[in-house]
Amino acid sequence: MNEEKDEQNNEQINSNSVDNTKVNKIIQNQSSDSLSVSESDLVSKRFSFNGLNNDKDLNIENQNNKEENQNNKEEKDYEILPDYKGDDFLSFKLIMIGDVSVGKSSLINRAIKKSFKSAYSPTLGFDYFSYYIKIKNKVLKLQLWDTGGQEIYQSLVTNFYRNSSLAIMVYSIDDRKSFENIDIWLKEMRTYSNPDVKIFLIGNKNDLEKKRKVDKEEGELYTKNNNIDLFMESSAKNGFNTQKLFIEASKILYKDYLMYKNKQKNKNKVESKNDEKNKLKNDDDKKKSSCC
Ligand SMILES: Nc1nc2c(ncn2[C@@H]2O[C@H](COP(=O)(O)OP(=O)(O)OP(=O)(O)O)[C@@H](O)[C@H]2O)c(=O)[nH]1
Ligand SMILES: [Mg+2]
Repeated sequence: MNEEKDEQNNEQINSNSVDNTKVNKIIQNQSSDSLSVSESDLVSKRFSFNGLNNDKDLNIENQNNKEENQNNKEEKDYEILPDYKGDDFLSFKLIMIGDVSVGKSSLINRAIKKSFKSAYSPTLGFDYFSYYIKIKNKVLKLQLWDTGGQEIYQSLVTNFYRNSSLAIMVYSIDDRKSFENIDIWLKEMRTYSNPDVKIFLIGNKNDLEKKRKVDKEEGELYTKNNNIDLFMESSAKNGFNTQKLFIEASKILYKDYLMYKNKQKNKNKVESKNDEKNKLKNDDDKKKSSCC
């Protein structure tokens, strides 16, 4: 990992003034120095912006992370690496989408910084974060693109779909409209992203049970009917399922990567067998033509 480069880029890259050209330039400028598996589009290019969300809001409430306590009881087949400095990782691009104020940034903040801000600070354009995790001795880097849900940013968001390995669509369980709008997000995402993109649906703010406007079953049904890979409710406030969200994301992407590698291996085997057959046939033909 290039520390100097990361430090340089350790700035917030969201801004009211970002336009499509600038966004495209930022995305295209990603250098591809991660492991080379980009042919499949499963693994996107590496990009070493390593910025974290702004800390202007000092109202950070460190909540008891329920989920961490949960995880401690389970036997882990992964390890989260907050300070990974190596450069031997697989890199995947993820995009967080959904209506304004559903908690996209809060979910990332909770998972990476283990904190929660109750004051709303809208994402202006987009933010970038990285999340390192080790699965079966392989380090994965999740490049998390957090997008602003305000309507003025919608045209910017489409720039991020291309090459995304996973799209995390978020609604808030206390906001019916944000659930209904998932249809629009999904449609738009499917228009611009790779056909093999993985999709998660997250019903956030499930700590607000008394204000609930969307039943969990509705989220489950929507997931089933729309070919979505995973559905979960979460709470960035109390930490419920927030770490799990990124762990599951890593697992599904790693599984996909292994399947791709296997396919490649089999393809290569078939090709070399065919080469061998052709060679034998050629030798045979030569012999026949030289004979008698
Ligand atoms: N009770 C509760 N509040 C939450 C939760 N997640 C986020 N919030 C609050 O919801 C508001 C919006 O959160 P953000 O994370 O900024 O939402 P966002 O989706 O990133 O919003 P945009 O960047 O504008 O698209 C903030 O006031 C958060 O404190 C949650 O799980 N429970
Ligand atoms: Mg945000």
